[in-house]
Amino acid sequence: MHEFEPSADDFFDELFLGLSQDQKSIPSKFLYDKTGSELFDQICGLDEYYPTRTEMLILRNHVAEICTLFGSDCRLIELGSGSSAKTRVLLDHLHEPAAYVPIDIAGDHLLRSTARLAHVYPQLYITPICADFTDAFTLPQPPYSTKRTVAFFPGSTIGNLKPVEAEKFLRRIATLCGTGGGLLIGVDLKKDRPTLERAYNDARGITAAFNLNLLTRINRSFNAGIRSHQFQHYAFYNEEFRRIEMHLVSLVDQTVQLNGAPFVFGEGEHIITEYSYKYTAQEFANLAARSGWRVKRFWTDAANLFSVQYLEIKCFSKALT
Ligand code: AVJ
Repeated sequence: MHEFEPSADDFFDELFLGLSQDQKSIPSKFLYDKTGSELFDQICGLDEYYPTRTEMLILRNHVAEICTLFGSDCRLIELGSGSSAKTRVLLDHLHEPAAYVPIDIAGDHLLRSTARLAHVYPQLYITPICADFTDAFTLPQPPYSTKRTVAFFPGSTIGNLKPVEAEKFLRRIATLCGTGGGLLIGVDLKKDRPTLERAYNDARGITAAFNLNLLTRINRSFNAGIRSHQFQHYAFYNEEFRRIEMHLVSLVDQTVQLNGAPFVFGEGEHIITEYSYKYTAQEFANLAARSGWRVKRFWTDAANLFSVQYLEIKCFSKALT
């Protein structure tokens, strides 16, 4: 298990690269340091942020059917386990699960939540893995009783990936789960602009604080001395690309030093900090099909805000190529 902070070298390399482009950007995974994760937890409870509570509602409403699809003796892999509230809905109803494999980049967080789960489910065989699930990683040997491996990827985290990256990622999950495998995934749906934009521009400014915390983190890691109040949170729905974009906008002409390397920001210049893609049912079904999966079930809420979908591997040989 390693600590939450990635090595400063990795962070620096990715930051340097992102800020050296004509269109500056910073990978969204760096939003989630300790403060960022706490702010994200607060976002999940906001009135404006519909995804978390809607996904929970859908899971609760359909958990019996979901667990029947998983079958008995299934091994459940959770990608980015974070808070285990959604997992517990599943674990409470699964038919004799063979194993639970939570995977998260935040090692200390992972150990703590695993310890809590072990206490609540003393019979459950739990093997946590500390890894960045967007990198390659290997799974431990499954218990002999395992009949099927199912991955759980909630929260519409898939929306962080550009469609080509999402396709590669889904292919890797297919390879990981193997023959007969399944994927239970939360996917945020395309909807009217005001609802979408409100969810990323909450009245209390928690999302703004979450975005601006990236600068605080950069200051802490590289003694950069960035004045956060000289940047502003900006989030909008980009209709052409079907994604929410989160930006930091420089309010003045300024130069930021990162380990001695100067980065110049013009007044009004934008840094892209996160994408959050939104899908229609059809668009996501097409993405799944391109990635070796078939959507077997699609569940949504009464207002069609969010979806939970169960995918099965279409043809294993195709999923491998
Ligand atoms: C965790 C990536 C699903 O895109 O809605 C929430 C992150 N960013 N508010 C999302 C997020 C700003 C969230 N995901």
